[in-house]
Amino acid sequence: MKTEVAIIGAGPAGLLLGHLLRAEGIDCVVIERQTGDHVLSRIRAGVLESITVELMARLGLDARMRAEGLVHGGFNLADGERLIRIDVAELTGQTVLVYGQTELTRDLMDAAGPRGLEVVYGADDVALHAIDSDAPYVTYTCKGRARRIDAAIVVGCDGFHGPSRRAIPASAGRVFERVYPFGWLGILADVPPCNHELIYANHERGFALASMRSPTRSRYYIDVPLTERIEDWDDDRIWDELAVRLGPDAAAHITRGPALEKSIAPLRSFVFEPMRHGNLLLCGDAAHIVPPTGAKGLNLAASDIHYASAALIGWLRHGDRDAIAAYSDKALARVWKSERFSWSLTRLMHRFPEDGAFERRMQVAELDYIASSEAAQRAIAENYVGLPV
Ligand code: FAS
Ligand code: PHB
Repeated sequence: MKTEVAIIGAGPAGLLLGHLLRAEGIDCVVIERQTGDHVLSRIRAGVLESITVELMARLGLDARMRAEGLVHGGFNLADGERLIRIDVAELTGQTVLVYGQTELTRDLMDAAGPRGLEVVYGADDVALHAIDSDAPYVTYTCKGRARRIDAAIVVGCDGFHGPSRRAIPASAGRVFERVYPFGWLGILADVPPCNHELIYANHERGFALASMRSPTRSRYYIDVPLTERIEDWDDDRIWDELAVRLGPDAAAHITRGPALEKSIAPLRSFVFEPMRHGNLLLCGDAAHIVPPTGAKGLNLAASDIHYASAALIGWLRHGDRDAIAAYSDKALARVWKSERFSWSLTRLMHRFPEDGAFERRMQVAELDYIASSEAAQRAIAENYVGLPV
């Protein structure tokens, strides 16, 4: 089989790219290891920056998110004694949209068939070949049959554990990484949120986040040591810990209910440079990971796709090969700013095992400064709504 662009991974990055290319009449195929149901079963991001919403709008796929998503003009930082509201709407003129990654992925999946976007699910043993040549190709097996797709270029949207980044020779790339000494235990439940906006809490017992998916569905997180197992956390234990860490005002409004899903995710900051090697581009988690504290992961994938789709259209439709050459530097410039914000908010809102009294005082002083400075709040707000692309 021949195509113009072979996309590996049918998560939000891969599907968004596939749709954007199809909309320009560019031939592409998305190759996914899992089933569509499995992709949708993963509970991930919840807060969308304007770039993510704008790409869906460009595709005409934003109707449901605008109908069901929640426009948020602010969020809160709590540290036991106080609640500091960051009024992003007032400080930046922008808002964020609370709409689950699962639903965004579902919107993209549902539109694939009607729009002629070919997605191969259940592809095993996906491997990339000749990415340094002008004739790269991808092999895989599906339903027991070996398949091959020849392409002009391959785009790795296969997440942190996919094969694309690993197809680049170690000598050709550089890894920057920080692994955090805790993970996030998340719970999803059909109960109303405890607050109409998100609350990020730094309590002496640890971090907590009160988020949501709708007025009737909540998403909460607490940080736990990496040694913890989800089997040791029954629902009541999670609700009890959330009530303590979020503080008495929020706790008074927590509605408990059975977990629809609960899991522990490790946290890391990770960047692989460059995000292009020959005729392979890397997008999204295939190239970088941020701790979810800043709600950047999905949105960074979207900005990568914004740059990658423009470069691919420029090359494949207008012969501008320079756009492909410029992709990595352009994407990395925004990636690193989001990495910094996510790392800094993680540093501010979590208790690190190695921290002493001085580090705790630094956290208190920074929260005091944020509480008293519009300039400090604006700096946080412009990162939270998303820096310009
Ligand atoms: P994805 O990982 O979503 O998609 C990659 C796709 O490639 C998957 O469907 C996978 O099955 C497929 N794939 C992998 N290997 C393959 C192979 N060998 N062959 C073919 N296909 C293959 N971000 C936030 O903003 N907020 C959050 O709260 C948040 N929580 C997260 C929790 C967890 C547990 C994880 C892992 C991530 C979380 N993220 C969060 C980040 C997450 O939302 C990602 O940024 C987002 O999924 C990135 O999208 P993709 O780059 O498409 O990668
Ligand atoms: C979520 O709702 O899943 C969510 C929201 C904000 C974050 C992380 C996760 O920073």
